[in-house]
Amino acid sequence: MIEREEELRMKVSIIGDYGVGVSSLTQRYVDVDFYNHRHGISPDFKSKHVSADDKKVLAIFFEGKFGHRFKKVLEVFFRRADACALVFRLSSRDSFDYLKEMKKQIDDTLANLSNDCPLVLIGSGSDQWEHRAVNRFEVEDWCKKEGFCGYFEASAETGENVDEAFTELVRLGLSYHESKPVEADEVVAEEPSAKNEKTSFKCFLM
Ligand SMILES: Nc1nc2c(ncn2[C@@H]2O[C@H](COP(=O)(O)OP(=O)(O)OP(=O)(O)O)[C@@H](O)[C@H]2O)c(=O)[nH]1
Ligand SMILES: [Mg+2]
Repeated sequence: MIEREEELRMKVSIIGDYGVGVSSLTQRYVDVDFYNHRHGISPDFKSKHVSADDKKVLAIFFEGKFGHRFKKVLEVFFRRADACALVFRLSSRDSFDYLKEMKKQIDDTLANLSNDCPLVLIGSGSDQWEHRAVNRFEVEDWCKKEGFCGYFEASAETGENVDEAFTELVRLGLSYHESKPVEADEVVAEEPSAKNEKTSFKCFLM
């Protein structure tokens, strides 16, 4: 019998406006370990087995939107997230401006959830350099002011910087995960009677 080494599960949320490249980036990173779930308005998720800091990790990536229709469910993506990437499209000034507009709401949501997880910013579509609409220095300045842990310009089309961005995201998420007190796991038990019936996977969504 093959015994699987204990694997740590991490929730990593990848969030952006419509069509900015969230699914393409995530799929490019997870590739062979890819599986996808779609059901109503529940978030898409994909997972990948990775090693980070010599630990085995199952990173579960939740794809979220901060479009107006989904404002009320924004917290689903942030609740108990270990790390989060916010995505905009380098060729779309509007997608960057909208992300800036949403940052306050994101910060408030995280604060309400007492979640201080690391945030990384990703500018997608770096292969379309001829359509670039957002200046790199402007983004980097804003990132520093807003307390992001990193900024990556990546392309799901060519793969440029995708591994780098996601590896850093997982590494940061792992540090955060390990810094959380164990009791934090209990905070999600909104329905005590159902607690024992939930799989730990479902708990990530609660
Ligand atoms: N050239 C180029 N096209 C990209 C890149 N990333 C995504 N696209 C294209 O942009 C479109 C939207 O990409 P998605 O990954 O579906 O974006 P999304 O944010 O998941 O979109 P929704 O979930 O539908 O809101 C698709 O046609 C992709 O092929 C990229 O890095 N470079
Ligand atoms: Mg998508």
